[in-house]
Amino acid sequence: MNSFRLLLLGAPGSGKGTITKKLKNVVPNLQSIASGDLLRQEIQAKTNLGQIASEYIAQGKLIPDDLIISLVANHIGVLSQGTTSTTIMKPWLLDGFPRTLHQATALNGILTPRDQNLTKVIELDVPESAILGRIETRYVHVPSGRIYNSSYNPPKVSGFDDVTGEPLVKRSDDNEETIIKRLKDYYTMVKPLKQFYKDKGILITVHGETSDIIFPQVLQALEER
Ligand code: G5P
Ligand code: MG
Repeated sequence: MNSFRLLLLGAPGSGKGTITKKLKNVVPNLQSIASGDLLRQEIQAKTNLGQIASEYIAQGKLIPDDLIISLVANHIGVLSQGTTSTTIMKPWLLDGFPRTLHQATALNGILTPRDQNLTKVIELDVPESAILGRIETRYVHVPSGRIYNSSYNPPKVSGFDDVTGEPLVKRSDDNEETIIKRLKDYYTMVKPLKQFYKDKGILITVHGETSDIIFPQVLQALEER
């Protein structure tokens, strides 16, 4: 299991970030990139890209492929951090990228030989009824990407990050209107992407209403050859 290179697919609020954290607890050297976290960090740093991205994100729209591909390319080195040879396979995962067919084909071009390529794509299939309730109560710590939820995993001190003590924020896209748009777009957009990875024989779908039900299935999927 330790050598996987994984893409987590799943609707907004399906628990991709939550499952990433759970995986990091059991795979200590796991590296990850979450495209949404990178964009929120750009917004917080008030970069040009951040200014453009904030408008798309607040409206629940995907940002243009070329912008997200170059942003991820700039951070892709994180995946093979500490790796000195192409024969040692380090586990890594991507959350939220690729999200379109164009991004999926571009990924091959931005991975370095040391990163190698995806071995598994796991789709988290969570009913929309379970998702809607949890997104509006989500709070995030932007610099680290740590995620909280006022009922499921509340911070120790309400409104503040457990590790740094810095304030938590609500995402601009975590409101009912935007969530409904994001969900609708996701189901349309994911179909060709799923087919792409199904054709490669690496797509596995896991189902469940909670991350605690989903997580053991993710572990099992990672064990499967
Ligand atoms: P993101 O940031 O990639 P989404 O929409 O794909 O955003 P999101 O919203 O981050 O996905 P998630 O990571 O799948 O959801 O879910 P999560 O944060 O772990 O869990 C959601 C909440 O539920 C949390 O509060 C968590 O604590 C709680 N929770 C988890 N499990 C349970 C449970 O079992 N029970 C309960 N009660 N609660 C639970 O992308 C954002 C935007 O950035 C742009 C787009 O504009 C996008 O909309 N973007 C891109 N644009 C183009 N291309 C790309 N590749 C892009 N990537 C990002
Ligand atoms: Mg997320």
